[in-house]
Amino acid sequence: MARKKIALIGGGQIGGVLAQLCAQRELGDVVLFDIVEGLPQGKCLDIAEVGPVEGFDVSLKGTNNYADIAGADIVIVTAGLPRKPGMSRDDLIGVNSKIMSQVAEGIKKYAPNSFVIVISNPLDAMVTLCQKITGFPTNRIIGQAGVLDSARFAAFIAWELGVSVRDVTAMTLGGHGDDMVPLIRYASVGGIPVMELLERKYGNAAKAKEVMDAMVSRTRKAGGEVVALLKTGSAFFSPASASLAMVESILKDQKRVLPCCVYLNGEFGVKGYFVGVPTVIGAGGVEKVIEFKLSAEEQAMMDKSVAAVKELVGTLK
Ligand code: TXD
Repeated sequence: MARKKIALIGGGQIGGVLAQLCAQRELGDVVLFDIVEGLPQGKCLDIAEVGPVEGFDVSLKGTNNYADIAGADIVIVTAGLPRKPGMSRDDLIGVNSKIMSQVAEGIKKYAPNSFVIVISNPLDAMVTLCQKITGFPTNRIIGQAGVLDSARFAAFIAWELGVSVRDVTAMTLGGHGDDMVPLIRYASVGGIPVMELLERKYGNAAKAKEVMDAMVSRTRKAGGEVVALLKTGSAFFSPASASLAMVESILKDQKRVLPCCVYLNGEFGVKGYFVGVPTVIGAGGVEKVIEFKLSAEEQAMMDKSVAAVKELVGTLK
């Protein structure tokens, strides 16, 4: 079987880690594209020279030429500026829209049959723009936000309860902004609702709620927490891993249930926008949106988050 081809557009922090992870797990041959000359070539050479030590055997090519992504099965877009301390994701829309426009043209021309995973911020707007320009069917365009936001929520729950992160299930819905919706009702540890465990730990419901509210708030601001510490850019290890889970689910047809930013056609009361919801991701890309009934409070939070997405998308030229 021919090896899969994975094209990474943007060879910065996330793109570099992605190239390494794709190679290390032998998911396919990797092409790393960037406009900066030497940067993707240098990173690919460096990673390729890890091969003999780690024992992986795929080809890595750094390039400044879109023609090299030809025939890619999957394209992952991280091109664009990251946040600096004090900036919101939405502050990036002007400059990153221009970059995304060029990138989407390149993908449309050279990898017209690919699945595209968008990571660049502001995420919900960049996915929308990428789909508009490529014209790809919406099952082939997916934004990464929910896998990471959910992982952050799960990590905070695991640390709070002193259990393995592997046994926590947690999910966020909505846009990739401060109005995202961490779902408290469905957060569980080994299948047991987190709220019940918090109530047992603290012996009263009010304290449990206070602790959960703090975790929800930290989840919403988790990207900014990393930005404030790094000062020179934003999180990159975790966004790379999160998008890799999506890549792997497509390439291996795993049909994993992952919260992804996908085009909605009436689900959760949203029509014509890309918003984060639980999906089934497999060989067909977005194979299904998993719909379920939200409580009135959850729906209100979802509506608020969707309103923020609509406002942001409305500012796209
Ligand atoms: O979960 C998520 N979706 C995210 C998204 C989590 C964290 C950060 N997220 C966003 O990803 C972040 O706000 C940025 O918009 C992107 C990429 O973040 P990264 O940390 O990798 O940024 P870098 O290191 O600055 O890398 C961006 C690269 C850099 O090498 C530029 O030279 C390149 O993008 N770049 C371009 N590549 C191709 N084509 C064009 N036009 C271009 N312009 C810049």
